[in-house]
Amino acid sequence: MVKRSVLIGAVVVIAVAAIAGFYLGFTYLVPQRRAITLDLREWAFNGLGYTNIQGGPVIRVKAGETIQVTVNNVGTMDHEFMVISKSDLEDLLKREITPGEEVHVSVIFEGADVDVEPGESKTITFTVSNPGEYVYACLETTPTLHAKNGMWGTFIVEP
Ligand SMILES: [Cu+2]
Repeated sequence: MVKRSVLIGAVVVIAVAAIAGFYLGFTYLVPQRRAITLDLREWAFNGLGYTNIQGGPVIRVKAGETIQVTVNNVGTMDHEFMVISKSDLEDLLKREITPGEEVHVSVIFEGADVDVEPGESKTITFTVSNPGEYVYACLETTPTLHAKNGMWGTFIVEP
């Protein structure tokens, strides 16, 4: 009888340890993902944009985080979400851009770039490595640079 209760006790301890380990593993070992959803339309990321004025919410994340961004194109044109440097955006806003021109800018974080057609939704995942203040923007250029019409926002990576 003593042996049996010891056995049952051992099984209970192992079961509790397994459940606790599973829970702790999910909580602390699996990297947490931050989910962000943006509705893209003419001319803003969520809400309304105005010429040259930020038309998107400030996104604030922590260095090392994995970010999952879902973009819904609720507008009538092709749009884009791309994380770039502030100086690249400033240069583009100053430049004269011809409709349909392809602009080439470096993405700050690998995978932080996605195009969406009207009615389409896409989700991208990327890791923010370096702290700093960046911007996200739509660099489509038909009929004009979308960022110039307000399709951009501040993207802050805190240390
Ligand atoms: Cu756009």
